[in-house]
Amino acid sequence: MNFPSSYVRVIVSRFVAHRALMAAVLSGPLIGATLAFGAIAAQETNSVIIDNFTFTPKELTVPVGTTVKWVNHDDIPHTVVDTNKSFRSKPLDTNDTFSFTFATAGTFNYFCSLHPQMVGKITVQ
Ligand SMILES: [Cu+2]
Repeated sequence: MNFPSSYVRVIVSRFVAHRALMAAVLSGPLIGATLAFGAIAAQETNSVIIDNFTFTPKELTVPVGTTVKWVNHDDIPHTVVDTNKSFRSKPLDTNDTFSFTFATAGTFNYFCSLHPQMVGKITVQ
């Protein structure tokens, strides 16, 4: 087989163009959806209410990138302290809040350092 080199060049350039088009068609919506999902996940905020010496919800599952906000509705101070020390709030007075953004997946058990029987869990996935 011995094609003129110009003939081979046309075939190759058509093939490359076709591949590029297919890649654009296939990845366009995928990239758009990924960016949109990332933006939504980054903006999402979940709240944990502290009331009557209880974290509610006691267990919360969120996507990576989520900011969780704790709000103290009790009339005595509470804290929010990760068992593995990745976050620790100052004592929260009534209606004070504490926020933490979970950048990595994992299980985060936390408690109130003033009342260690108060416990909660955030699962990040
Ligand atoms: Cu407490």
